Amino acid sequence: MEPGPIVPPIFTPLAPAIHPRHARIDAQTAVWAETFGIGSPRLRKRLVTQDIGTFAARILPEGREEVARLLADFVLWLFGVDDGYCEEGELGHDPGELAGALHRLLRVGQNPQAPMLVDDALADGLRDLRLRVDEYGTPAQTTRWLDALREYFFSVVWEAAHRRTGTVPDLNDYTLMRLYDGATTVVLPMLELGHGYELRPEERDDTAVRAVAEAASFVITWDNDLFSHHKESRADGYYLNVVRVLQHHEGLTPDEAVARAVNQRDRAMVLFTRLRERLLEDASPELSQYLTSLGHYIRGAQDWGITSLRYTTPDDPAPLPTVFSDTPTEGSDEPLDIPAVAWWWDMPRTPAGTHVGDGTGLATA
Ligand code: 3E9
Ligand code: MG
Ligand code: MG
Ligand code: MG
Repeated sequence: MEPGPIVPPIFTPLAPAIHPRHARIDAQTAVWAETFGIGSPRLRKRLVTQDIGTFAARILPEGREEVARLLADFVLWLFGVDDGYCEEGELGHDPGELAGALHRLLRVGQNPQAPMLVDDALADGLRDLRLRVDEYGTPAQTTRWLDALREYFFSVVWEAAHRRTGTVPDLNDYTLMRLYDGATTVVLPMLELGHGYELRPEERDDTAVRAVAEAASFVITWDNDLFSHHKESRADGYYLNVVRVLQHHEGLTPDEAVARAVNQRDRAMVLFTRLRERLLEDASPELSQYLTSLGHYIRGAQDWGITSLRYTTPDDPAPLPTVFSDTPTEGSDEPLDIPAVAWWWDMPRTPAGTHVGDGTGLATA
């Protein structure tokens, strides 16, 4: 097969970190997957070699070990849905059927005692995850987590509609879909649980805090698109990835599309760093921890992304970098030309007084 585009060392200003119990967390996740029988035997055999527990240990390097384990099991479960249902299964070609199946799962998440999906491995796994989320968080955090799961599900139904017709969404639609279909937002409540706090709603829903969390999702999913392009473009059937979107809609070669995607994620990374610094200036201890965790989340996905067998695929080696760069290819602080997210660059550059924000996102200073 023709070699694909080479992914260069990507820019990260973030330091690596990992939970000291990472090996144990990773081993226990494999046991959890077997206990609940997540995915087909073939899929499960693959998933348990992919260091998914190590990834969770990188997201919560200083967090509670029990929550890092919970997060690890949850990410493995998500791959059971994303790989098993959406990308490799029949359901992923039938948005209507997929919407029904995902709604049923959500009901089990909301009401674990509901007599539904009684012999279903993903439902059993979700029941277990739900009970553990209850143990480490408040009822409001459990609801928040399930709502985030719903937004992830909604976006994979949209993705399934494109899979069915073989169409490629334009960059703005893809960006909007990707803010959710990479399942990045379902991890956010776990960042709070990992350190045993609850953000006040006016902090979490502050427009600038939303912007910084969305920018983190953007960087994580663009990085994933770069690191998983080899795996995805060589798999049988349909795939959706920013490199493909840029080739299709902008007429770029694969190498040019990779360069453009790197430029976009660098600009989002620069924006994330600046906005996070600004928010840290007058953040509560809880918000400070949350902003720190967002950095670990991005860096953890980067370290995991260039090392996991999921992406390196040694039998057909992916042209991935083994190191990172400390300078962006592009220092521009101009908004990306993507209407759904250009507003991130409108956030105030200085603290807007003593309150967290007025919720409009407009500068008051
Ligand atoms: C990611 O997109 C799909 C999610 C279900 C993966 C689970 C990971 C997280 C919840 C944390 C976010 C981390 C990322 C996006 C790496 P995609 O492109 O289907 O993932 P793939 O691994 O197949 O490239
Ligand atoms: Mg996917
Ligand atoms: Mg995938
Ligand atoms: Mg991917």
